[in-house]
Amino acid sequence: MLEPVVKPGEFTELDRFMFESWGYFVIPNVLSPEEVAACLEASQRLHADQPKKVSHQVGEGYASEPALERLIDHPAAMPKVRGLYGSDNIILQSAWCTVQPAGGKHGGWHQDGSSAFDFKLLGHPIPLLQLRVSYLLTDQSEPGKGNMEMIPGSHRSRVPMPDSVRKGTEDCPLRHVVCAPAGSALVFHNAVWHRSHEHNHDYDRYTMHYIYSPPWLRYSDRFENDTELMNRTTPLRRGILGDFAKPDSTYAGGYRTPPYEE
Ligand SMILES: O=C(O)CCC(=O)C(=O)O
Repeated sequence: MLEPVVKPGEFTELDRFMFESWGYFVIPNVLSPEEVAACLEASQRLHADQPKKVSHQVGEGYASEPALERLIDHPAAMPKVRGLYGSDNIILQSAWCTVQPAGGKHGGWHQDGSSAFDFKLLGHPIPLLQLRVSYLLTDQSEPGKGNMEMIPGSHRSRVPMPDSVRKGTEDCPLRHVVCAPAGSALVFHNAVWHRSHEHNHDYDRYTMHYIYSPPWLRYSDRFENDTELMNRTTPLRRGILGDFAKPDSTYAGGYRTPPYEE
């Protein structure tokens, strides 16, 4: 199967073309084995008190885990996020640490967004509002390892996924099981239909998802930023977390562009 692989860092015209065509791309081996190990340990700590039998997600892990905080502005991915939005005014709207338990079944097909107000009500094509960077913390270099499964180009489809596919009575021949080693990052558009693939191994699968949005989209993993984190983190991360100069004025002059070049 084709893999939509791009180089880390600088956002290129080819990156743009691939993303526009498929709605996602993969940056292989962004994290070193040491970074993967630190993020995996952090993720296991976050999930220590959580149920282990079903897929599950924990938000805002970056506030308590320095290894996960470092991924907020990772230099391999951040130029892609800024380039895809065509703007530097972006916030981390949420971040989710997901676990798929050993032997877990595949997830349900969905597009990202909000059940409170479906993004498709905004028009077609569904706009980019939640750009996701997903760091794989366990190996997914072959199918059957809880990989992400995507329908390439589906962010532009005018018609919904048929119920027969959503309910599993029919398979979609277009489905693409994304294969990449631990430490790789998958960058994808909120409107791409996706699900987690089955996980046929005897260990839990962890992935760390970072979701970047325009600054006026409400946070979904927190009500407000953690004060200790905001006091200790870097100016750039503070900006990306949404350091509003006037918190009640998020649509106008209340947001400062994060200091990317300092
Ligand atoms: O990491 C996973 O299991 C998939 C998460 C996912 O599809 C989502 O949060 O929208």
